Amino acid sequence: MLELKKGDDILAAVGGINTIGEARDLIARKLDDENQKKLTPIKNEDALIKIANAITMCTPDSIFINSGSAADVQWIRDYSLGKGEEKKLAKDGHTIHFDLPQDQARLVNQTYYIINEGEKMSSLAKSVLRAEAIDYIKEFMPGIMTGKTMMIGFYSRGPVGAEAAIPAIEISSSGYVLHSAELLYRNCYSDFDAEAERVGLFYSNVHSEGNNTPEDVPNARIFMDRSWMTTFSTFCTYAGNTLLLKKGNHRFTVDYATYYQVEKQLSEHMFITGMTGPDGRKTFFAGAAPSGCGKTTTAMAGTDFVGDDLAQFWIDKGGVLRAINPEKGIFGIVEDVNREGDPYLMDCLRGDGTEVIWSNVLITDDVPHWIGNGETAPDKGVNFQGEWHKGKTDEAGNPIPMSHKNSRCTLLASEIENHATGLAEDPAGAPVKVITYSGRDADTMPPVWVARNSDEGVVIGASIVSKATATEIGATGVRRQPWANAPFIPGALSDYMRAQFTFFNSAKFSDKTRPVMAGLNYFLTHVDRGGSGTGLLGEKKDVKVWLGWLELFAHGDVKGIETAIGFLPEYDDLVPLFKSIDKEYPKALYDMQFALYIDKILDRIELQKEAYSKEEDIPGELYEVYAKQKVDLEQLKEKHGAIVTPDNL
Ligand code: OXD
Ligand code: MN
Repeated sequence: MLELKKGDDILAAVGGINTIGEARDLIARKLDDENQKKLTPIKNEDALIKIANAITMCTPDSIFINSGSAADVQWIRDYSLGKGEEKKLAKDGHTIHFDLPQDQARLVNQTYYIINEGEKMSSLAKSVLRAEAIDYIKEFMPGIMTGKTMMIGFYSRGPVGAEAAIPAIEISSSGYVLHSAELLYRNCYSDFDAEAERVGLFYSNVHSEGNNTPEDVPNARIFMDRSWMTTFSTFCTYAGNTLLLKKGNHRFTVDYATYYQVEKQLSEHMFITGMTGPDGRKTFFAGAAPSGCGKTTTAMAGTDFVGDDLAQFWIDKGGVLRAINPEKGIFGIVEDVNREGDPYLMDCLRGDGTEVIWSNVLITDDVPHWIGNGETAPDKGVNFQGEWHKGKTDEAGNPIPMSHKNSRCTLLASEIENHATGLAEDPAGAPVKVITYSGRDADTMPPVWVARNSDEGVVIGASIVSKATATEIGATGVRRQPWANAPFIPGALSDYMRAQFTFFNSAKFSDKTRPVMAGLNYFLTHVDRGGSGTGLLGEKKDVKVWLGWLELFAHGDVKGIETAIGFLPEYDDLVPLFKSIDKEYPKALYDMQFALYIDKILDRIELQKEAYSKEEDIPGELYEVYAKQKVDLEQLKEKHGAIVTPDNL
């Protein structure tokens, strides 16, 4: 069990302010009249004490309160430009931000949960004891904002008033971070106090890039204090390391759901999107995938896109699963974003009228370029490592790509043509009928399969395996990625898993409302499925087919083939769906995609069983599902051999 407010509140321990009187006094001394006035609507005493402590710790030269007004947001844009954190590009509203070459993705080896003695942690997470974290913060954070302006913003992670929304404070000396926060989160300056009161908690985030030199990056730390729901980030700028409203606070929300909202809420690394089915009916999906594995593309393939990265769930009074996106914008990977796969996003990126912060792409004549955009690439320009020309290599002789693999675009989701802005902003949330789980899996699981019950569905999530991507520095190989949320689960995996079984088996769902749970895999390759060449068996746009089939399945309009791993689609049901995206669908391709490679699946089950057996207290349901699948798969193998085509199922 995670205990909140346990151990020292590090901000107070370092900042030295413990009472509201001291906080008010400090604020009166350090803020100019205008900013003091702007802070007056914030009466929450805990929030004011946090702010005062951040000021005494970081000692900025000046303090800017962001009320979210048009003038304040413009001030932040100008500040970021003036400080050189962003530069204007040719298109109105477009800017470029470069992170240091050493800081192009999440610094996983410098990211820690702050814990107290004896607390159970995820086996996949790094942690640091509170006393050690205090030592680091005492060494590196006092005075970190000297010569800089501290900016303070108030945000809601979710539409204000939604059951699962939680408010948060972002404190940073980076204009880029605050500018990004304005695009990605809902400014709730006017509602902050009421929301903090309603929810009973808020998150705090303190960041400073310091001098922002390559020499500083080894000292960078991303600390998340689970007990005090406060993050600290130093000596880096990459938004995944600094804008901790995103993954830092997502981690706290995972903890909160796991330990304080069992059967009531879940917090997942999932997109939310709607598909229009027969007769115009709308069916909503939420789907998990590890970072850099197609969540944004899947989300945008829907007709009613709500979110591309995070989802928070609850079950409403009618037993319907509801989801909100804690974000209102996209911090999307741009590699391979092109007209064919992402037409609406391309309209924003290449058309007029959308505010976009680009990061770590190539700039030539004030125009951004990136790998896989389907356009003619320039020969030279400036990118994440400085001057770049075609054929440029690094010290080790490796080619330097035109744009970093993890280069990004930050923009409002509402700018995207198929964004369901009304629904995304509705505190009632989107009604979700289908949950999907996926990973980068070259050889084992089919493109889509459906769990026969909630236990099997939870086990699909628990069993995700995926190839590492460029979103994490130093990550390589094929790894387990439970629920695609693994990097963001602070506590024991067994606790998180139990919360999943409890939630999806909840009696609050009826047979009609209990969500369909499915696996998705876009990454099967020819060579691994009996063909030749390392190319993928499918294309980006096939996503519409897999979601389309799930849409029909969820309404009982198609039946699946029942197998040991769940239901698979019938060939005849897929053909018209492929036709609707102007593709032929040869039976031979279907057989390659949906044949069960039994030995591979059995190996996966063994891998998972072995890994989970090292954790304490894993719920028995997991092993029951694996045991049944194993027996059924072995029987199937005896009858039809190691590779079973759908005709034999
Ligand atoms: C992200 C990530 O940026 O998961 O969303 O890395
Ligand atoms: Mn993500």
